[in-house]
Amino acid sequence: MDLSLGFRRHELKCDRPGMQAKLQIIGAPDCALTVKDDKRVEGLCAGVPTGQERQFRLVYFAEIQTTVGGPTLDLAVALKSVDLTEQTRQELVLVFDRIDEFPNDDGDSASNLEEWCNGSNPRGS
Ligand SMILES: [Ca+2]
Repeated sequence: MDLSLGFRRHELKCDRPGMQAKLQIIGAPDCALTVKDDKRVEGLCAGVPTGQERQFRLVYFAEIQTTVGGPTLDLAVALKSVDLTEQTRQELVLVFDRIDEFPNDDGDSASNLEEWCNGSNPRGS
């Protein structure tokens, strides 16, 4: 099944340029999404396997330059579980109602998103 996505970006703490998005599909490859200048998020995820319940994670992230923890920083995560057992149509509308997780890599009082927005180091001082 091909999954086509198009929705308005969730309201997040800041509009700093550079925010990206991807769809993680448990049991299938990640799917890159495009965050457009008008805040629309769009993407086409080909070959999503059907036939069972499947977990989707919408991840907003940014690329950062740090010496630890890798080049991408997860900012906000929305979760959705969809039962595709009876899915026979080639089209699925996926709605993420809200953000479920604000990752906090360094475990301090500020989320990655807050630190990315205000320019502090999300992976330590
Ligand atoms: Ca933090």
